[in-house]
Order: sequence, then structure tokens, then C-alpha cells
Amino acid sequence: MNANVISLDGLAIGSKDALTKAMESDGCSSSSCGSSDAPEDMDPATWEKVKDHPCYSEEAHHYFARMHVAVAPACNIQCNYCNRKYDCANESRPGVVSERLTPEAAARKVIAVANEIPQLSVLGIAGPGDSAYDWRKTRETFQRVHAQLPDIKLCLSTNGLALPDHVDDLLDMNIDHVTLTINMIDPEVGTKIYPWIFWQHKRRTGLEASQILHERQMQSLDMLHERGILVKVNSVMIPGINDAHLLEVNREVKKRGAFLHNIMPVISAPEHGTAFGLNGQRGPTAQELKKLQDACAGGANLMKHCRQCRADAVGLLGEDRGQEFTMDLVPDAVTYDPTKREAYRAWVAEERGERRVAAEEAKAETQAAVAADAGAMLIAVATKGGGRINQHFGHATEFQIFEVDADGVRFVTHRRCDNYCVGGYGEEDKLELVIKTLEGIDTILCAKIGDCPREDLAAAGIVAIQDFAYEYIETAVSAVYRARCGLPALEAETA
Ligand code: CLF
Ligand code: SF4
Repeated sequence: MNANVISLDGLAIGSKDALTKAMESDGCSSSSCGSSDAPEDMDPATWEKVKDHPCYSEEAHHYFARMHVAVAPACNIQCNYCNRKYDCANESRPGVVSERLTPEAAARKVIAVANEIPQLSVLGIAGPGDSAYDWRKTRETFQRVHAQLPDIKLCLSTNGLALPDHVDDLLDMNIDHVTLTINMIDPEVGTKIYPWIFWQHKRRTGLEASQILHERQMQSLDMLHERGILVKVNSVMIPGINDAHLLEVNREVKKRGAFLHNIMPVISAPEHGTAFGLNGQRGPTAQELKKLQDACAGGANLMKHCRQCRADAVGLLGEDRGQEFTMDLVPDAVTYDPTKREAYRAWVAEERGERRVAAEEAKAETQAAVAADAGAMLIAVATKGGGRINQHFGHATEFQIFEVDADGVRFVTHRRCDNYCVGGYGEEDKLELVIKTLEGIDTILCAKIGDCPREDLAAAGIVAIQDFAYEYIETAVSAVYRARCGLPALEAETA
């Protein structure tokens, strides 16, 4: 296994030992604190499109970052989970208002981010209203960015009502990723989600509104698929309204060629001032969401690593660097410097190949040795990206959850929490919440953990292990599983 590792904070490539030392001086001391999407699964042209897109490839989300620019404020429909004060809740968490940007300012911001964050691979426009309805601003932004940074992928998220009018523009601009939010295929269900739409200069309500929206969404999906544009369908899961119905949505969008289906829990709180928030509509539990995802097996491939980003999200999925790039911090004139991005891409090309080989070897040897009926384990990982175990337990604001059994290692979801360690000291009350977040988890893998949190986790039945610091996630998870099954460690894992 290659022991070189990359620091995603500064693109410093160095030895594993050097980074381990750096981590030891980073923060707390140990005593005081506390979709299968490999290239062989798809044709080469599709792999080329998704391999660097953090939302379309689970593997890519370990390496690549996206950013959103809020250039499209107008919207042509009303969703009951949306308050126009905030950004489009189809693609971002309600309650977060982003800076509205002109296309010129947005293009400048993208260059500033690309110069600083070498992982950046995708620019998404997801509102704050509807990007296809506010098409003039969306198109101008994409054109400006494409002219200056042609290797940034352009990504669009829309409710689909206005999209059929712009599909040919998408082709002209080489846009090959579109997200359509489709919450129903039965307009009767739609009447409980959409009070009105604005269509052909008139406001439409009731069944007529949902019928038109449904037809335009299906037309959008068909047109995009026919033209080879990859479609991710986002569905907002609303218990009691469309939760059971989303199974039918999943089947239908698969039939019509959707590449991925992302089922997201509705976020609904009275303070958001949405119709659902005010009428007490609840969101689904994690168990309800998982049950629906499991029931969709065999249908459209599911995205399970969505973070329901902030509207001004910048960075790897799950990290939030938007506040480092507000417009007051972006210079008036900024010139693109591709050096860091090119170096990073070259490193990723090598690294992800090695990681894949290591994971396949661990999987093959584990499968051969483990009894087919051995039970599954859920393992939480603290990672800053790169597919490695490279974060202190106390610094983690989310854990990636992997399931392992005789079939291999799978990413299943992430769980968010507040970081336990602040300013070098662990906070007991936060640890309690982290332990609650980790309910049902057998083992946690992290780069470092203090004695106190390790003991508290053990008391809660969770084993914390730091022996695999900086190793690949899949090989470490396999090693833990092999140990639980009483098998000897693989050579590569102990090297
Ligand atoms: Fe943005 Fe959406 Fe493009 Fe990704 S986000 S427009 S497809 S670049 Fe990704 Fe964020 Fe989930 Fe969206 S994690 S909310 S799915
Ligand atoms: Fe709000 Fe987006 Fe729905 Fe428009 S499409 S109402 S911005 S959630």
C-alpha cells in the first residue's frame, strides 16, 4: 500500500509518518480530550462524466468538491416545504439564506474558490429559486464560468417545469448533469405538496397545477435522457403524503432512464415558516428513510451520500467553507491559476486506483474466508476526505457509516454531530450527544482518540480504534471485520 497521503487542507503531499506527526500536534493530546460506482459498472463515456462529480459518484465524494452560486432568485412553483425567504429547499437546507450574486460576481467567486480549493470539480446552480425558470442568469453564469474554467463541470438543479424549453441550450453548453426534483407521479399526491404553479402567464392551482407539473417533469426526464444528459432525481420524503408513493416514483424514473435517485427527508420546522412547518408536518426518521431506500432495491440506483447542502455550499460534501468565500472576501479582479488543481487531479488519478485495488483485494480475501451467514457490522469512520481514516475523533462533525458483511464493504450513510473537542478540550455533554448519534454502531475508526472518550464509548458498547490512522477506509473496515470473525489480519493491512 502506498504510504503517501495528502492533506486536503493544503494539498501538501507527504509521508504517512510526517502527517501522523502533524496530527499529533494538531489539537488535543490523547490523555486530555476527548452506489456501487466503479468504472466496470458503467460504460466509459458515463464513467468519464461521473468520476469527478461528488454527487453522482459515491467514490468521487471522497476526493472532489462542489460549490453553489445563488444567481437565480425567481421561482415558478410553490412547494409546501419552502419559504421563499430561504433558498430552494429541493437542493438545500431551509433556514440558510445565501448571498444573491450577479453572473459576473458568481464567475469571479468560482475562480477564487478554484484557486484555493484544488478539489473543486463542479459548479452547481440550485436557485435560490428555480435555475431553469430564471434561465437568463443561470445561462450567463454557466457561459462565463465555462469560458474561463472549461474543466469545471456544470450542474443544474430544477423543479423541471421550465426545463423542456432549455434542454437544447444545455447541450450547447456541454452540461451533462441535471437534477430534477420529482416528488410524485400521481397528481393527486401532488395537490398535497404544491398549492400552485405559475404556467403560461397564469397561476394554476389544485389538480390542474400538479397535472401540468407532472407532465413537464416527465417530459424533462425523457428529453434529457434522449440527449445523453445524466439525470439525478431528487425526491423529498414527506411522511403520510408521498412516502409510500416514492416507491412508484423510483420505478418510473428508472424506466425513464434516471441515473440516480436521491430520496431526501423533508426538513420541516415551525421557525422556517413553511406551510408544512406551520401545520406540524414531521420529517421521516432515519429508520423510515432506510426502510424506503431498502424497499427501492432493484429500482433506480440510490444516492445515499447527499448532505442536503447549504445554499452557498463550498467544499467537499459534508464540509462547509462557504464563509471563507463571501463576496467581501473575493477580490475585484481575480485570475485563474490551474496549478494546484492539476497537481491534485494527477494525485487523485493515482491514489484512487491504488485504493480500489487495495479494497478489492481485501474484499476478495475476506469473502473467501468469512462464512456466508456471518452477521453484518456497522462501522463509523472519521474522515476529512481522500478515502482515508484521517480525522481525530474529537474533530469530527460527521461520521461516515459503512456496513460490512460477507458481501463486502458498503457506504450506507453519514451521521452528523457537533465536534466533541473544542479548543483542545473535550466537552462531556457533547460526547453524550455524539454517543447517541452513534447508536447501533459497533466500531469507530479514527486517526486519533483520547483515553476519556474511548472509555465512554466502550461503556456504550462502541469500540474505538486508532490503529488504522491514514489507511484506506475499505481495507481498515475489512480488517476489523476479519478480526471479529476470528480471521488473521491480511499482510497489506499490517504493513
Ligand atoms: Fe450541487 Fe446538486 Fe449539482 Fe451536487 S448538490 S446542484 S447535484 S453539485 Fe449533492 Fe448537495 Fe445533495 Fe445536492 S450533496 S444537496 S445532491
Ligand atoms: Fe421553493 Fe425550490 Fe419549490 Fe421553488 S422549487 S418553491 S424555490 S423549494
